Amino acid sequence: MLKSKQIALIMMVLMTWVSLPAQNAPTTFENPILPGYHPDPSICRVGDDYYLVNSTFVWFPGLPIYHSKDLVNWELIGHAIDRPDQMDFDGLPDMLGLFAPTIRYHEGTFYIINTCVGCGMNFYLTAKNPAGPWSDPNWLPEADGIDPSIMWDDDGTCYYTGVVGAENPEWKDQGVIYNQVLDLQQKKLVGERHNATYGHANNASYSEGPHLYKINGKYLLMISEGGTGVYHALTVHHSDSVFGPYTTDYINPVLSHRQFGLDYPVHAIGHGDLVQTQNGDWWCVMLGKRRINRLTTLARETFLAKVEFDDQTPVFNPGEGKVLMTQTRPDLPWTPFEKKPAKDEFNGDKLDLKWCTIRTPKKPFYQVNQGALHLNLQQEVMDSLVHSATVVQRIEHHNFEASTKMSFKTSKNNEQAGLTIYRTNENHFNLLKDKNSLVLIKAFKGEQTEIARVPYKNKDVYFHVEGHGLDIQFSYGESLDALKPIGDKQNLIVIADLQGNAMFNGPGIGMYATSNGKDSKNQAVFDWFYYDEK
Ligand code: 6LW
Repeated sequence: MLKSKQIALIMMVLMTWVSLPAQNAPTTFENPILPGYHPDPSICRVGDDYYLVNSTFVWFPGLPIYHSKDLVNWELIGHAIDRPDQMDFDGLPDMLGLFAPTIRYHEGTFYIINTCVGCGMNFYLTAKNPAGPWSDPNWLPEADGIDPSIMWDDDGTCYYTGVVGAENPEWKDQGVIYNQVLDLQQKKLVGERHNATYGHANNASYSEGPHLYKINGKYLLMISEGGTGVYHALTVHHSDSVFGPYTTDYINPVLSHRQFGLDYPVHAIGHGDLVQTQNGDWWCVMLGKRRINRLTTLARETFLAKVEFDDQTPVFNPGEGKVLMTQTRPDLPWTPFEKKPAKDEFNGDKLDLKWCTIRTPKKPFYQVNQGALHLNLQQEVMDSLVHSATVVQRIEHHNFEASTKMSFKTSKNNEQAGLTIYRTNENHFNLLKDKNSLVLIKAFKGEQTEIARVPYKNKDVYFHVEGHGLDIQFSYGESLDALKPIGDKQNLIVIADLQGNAMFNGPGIGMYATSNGKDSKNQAVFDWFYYDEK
């Protein structure tokens, strides 16, 4: 029988062991909380779990679901669009497809409401488990515009908030935020549409990204205005009744970086969603862009800021009034998730959740087995608007390194496979192996340039890239210890925002294979793919 001293000792050891993570927990966190291509974040809390979703345009699977316990450490747990029959992105330019979503939880069910621009417009999905499976789309043909959001009032009524172009615009890009009842039984908007606001500024362009909250019995409407660029801002509007009238808050904009000038390192802050923690604190997730020489190569990322309410007014990072790159972290249990290895060995029989393709695959185009990814050569090419055999993950760092080992042999001039850095069908780099050589190709604003070509006969090849700020160097070799550069250092303006048709989405890095319009039974076999910060 254990003596009391022994029990006390065991309890002490246990207490220490349990509190170890807390002891090593940092007191601050770094922004962005989701680096790289993570635009238009929306968040909800269920108990002490947080769930966040981002827009993904024509990437498939789409609408990634992230989970957290502390608002700082996030794990990817699934996608709300992960069945080809849910959504068809073929024919759509890279900047269309799935626009800003909203995620909410109500009486045991998760809801995501979203817009597929160019592919059916507004719809909502439901799920019991946020990791999936999510339902097929419930389309809302009567819902005009984009950026839908939903909230339930105390009486259980569900309200839809959206944005549409102003009927008789008085100024350029004038939008109107509206509220309407969403009848989830009938799965449609019912009753009258009630306009709420055109925005705070008397020339507010692109009023969008609205979310309606009921806080202390009053209605708070938070929107973005100014557009998702240098003029982006968050503004709030108040009403005692859900259908208004809404009054703009005197302190608007409640958050913006537009007053800091074009050389401020973080800009375009906006498109936010508020969440109250289980401890009663308020935080906001929003998008922003980090810049190098006024260029954004990592697209719109997800940032986090503290909010304190002064009566009904949300004050962002009181005393600072801007997004901070480092700040005291939320008062929540520090819960880091196991970091996935930087080297994906393609074990098992399916790809990790981080891997996506561009546009909806109409047939299986790869297999994962024997510790490798077997990528089928498809006729389709990536500079088209249909699905091609492309597999990419998000580039999440300004300084990064990636490499892969590929086995590929062909006797046909039309067959190619290799490493890709993809932003759009017109903006990408490809380092490919063909019949007798390796070739580095740059596509920029739709113009294809062969940067360099070297003879190469071996079946196996190692590809390597290193990115530092706006610079990137491609290399190849028969082993990682014998890498040679191919072509000179290139400029990552090719994947930057607002270059040609690069807008809204973001850059990915990965693998690509094509038979350039001809049938093929050939495959490129990737043993592993390594990507990490450098
Ligand atoms: C998003 C809207 C926006 O739905 O861009 O610029 C759209 N603002 O809020 C795509 O991100």
